[in-house]
Amino acid sequence: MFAFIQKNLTNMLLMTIVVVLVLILFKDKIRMYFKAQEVLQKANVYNITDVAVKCYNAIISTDDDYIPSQECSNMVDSYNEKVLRWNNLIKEYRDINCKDFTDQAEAQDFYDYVSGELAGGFYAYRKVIVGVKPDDTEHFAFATTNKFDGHCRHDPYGLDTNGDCNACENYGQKP
Ligand SMILES: [Ca+2]
Repeated sequence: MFAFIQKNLTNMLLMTIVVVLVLILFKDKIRMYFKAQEVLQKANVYNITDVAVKCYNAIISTDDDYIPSQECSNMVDSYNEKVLRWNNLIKEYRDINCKDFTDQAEAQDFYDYVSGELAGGFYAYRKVIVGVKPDDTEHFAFATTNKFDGHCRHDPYGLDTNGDCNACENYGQKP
């Protein structure tokens, strides 16, 4: 009886050691895994400035059945391939840096994509979207300005190290 308990305790101890070792060895991978889950949950194609401009009416609509304009759908579709690639990149569970993108523009779109900030917040963005409603129509017209109000987007991978809301602006200058 005593031997049986002793054997079980030894097994439990061994198991605990194995679990602790695994946790220590894969600590960074595990941390990146949970970070990636959070990023993927918040990532949204409508966070990308060009998409937000074309899809403004769909984003602000409170009607769940609102059908986005053809222009909006086309803009979203134009990002399908990139979004797929970016999601796979996130699922590599590692840090992502400027070199992972083909150019600065793509890095900026990715930075916007994972920012986790939807429509309500985009007035505060690097590119301030200005809504103009002409008197005689129900449609909004939009222009973007580069006015900066000091509020940058959430930056989970640190692509904007100097905090000026431009991701990887030194792209191509680094070796
Ligand atoms: Ca920057």
